[in-house]
Amino acid sequence: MSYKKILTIQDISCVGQCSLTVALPILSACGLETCILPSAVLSTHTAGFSGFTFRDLTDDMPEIQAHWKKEDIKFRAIYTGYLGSVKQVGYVKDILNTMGTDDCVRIVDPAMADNGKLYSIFNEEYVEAMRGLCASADILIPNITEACFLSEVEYRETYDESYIKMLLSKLSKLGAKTIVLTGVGYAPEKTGVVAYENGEIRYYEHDKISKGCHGTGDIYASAFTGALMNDKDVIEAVKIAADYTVKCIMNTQGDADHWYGAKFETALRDLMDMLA
Ligand code: PXL
Repeated sequence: MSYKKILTIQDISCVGQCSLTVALPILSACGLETCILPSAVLSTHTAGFSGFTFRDLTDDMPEIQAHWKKEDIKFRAIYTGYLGSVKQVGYVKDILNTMGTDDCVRIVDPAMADNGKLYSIFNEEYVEAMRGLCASADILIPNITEACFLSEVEYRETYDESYIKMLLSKLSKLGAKTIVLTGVGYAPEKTGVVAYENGEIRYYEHDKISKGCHGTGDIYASAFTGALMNDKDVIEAVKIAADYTVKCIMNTQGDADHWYGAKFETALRDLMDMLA
């Protein structure tokens, strides 16, 4: 594999095992030179902690981008996650459109919602901005809740294949050529990932571990990006990221004190073995 320089744009939650504190170690373990653009700095993530601090870094972005342009820095992949503001989504769209190499892969995780609800700091204006970002993505990695908000489809707890097909068809109209839809289960004890490429749908099903963990969307998207940049095709990357995420959840099972994230660090060796 050639040495690849990539960029990931998401927040730093100082405590909580999500976003950049997950993406950076996972992508580095995948052998990628990982540059970062923090969207905001929070004392913790927003799901379960109260009274967290939030420093929005929106206004730093154009200056950072201008400096990179002056230095002629370009990225082989750009992967975006949790962003800090509506205005920032506009800046990130420009970065996606202008800071990539000719063969750049643009991966957007519209990290904004789960379990049928938007995360606490987001609203419909943010969802609309995120629809615009999807148009600049080659690959979109939403969970079902995010897919529903983006495509204005009613969220359902239970569904069948025709519902998922309809959801993907509506979502694809936003512009991304490939969609990786996570958390799709057709039976109570199963979950999995649907890969939609050029109208073709493939499904990777695996066991559902009864109690999921916070932050697994970020673990999944980071491992997917790492595998794809290691020359795996989309469906191989879908499977590797799913197997790794399941290992991280299993590592965390039974530790009630670890409610805020998944223990991904001790499974990094497994991810590296899967890529070998
Ligand atoms: O894992 C998604 C995420 C990332 N960053 C912050 C969050 C969340 C989910 O709640 O709060 C700050």
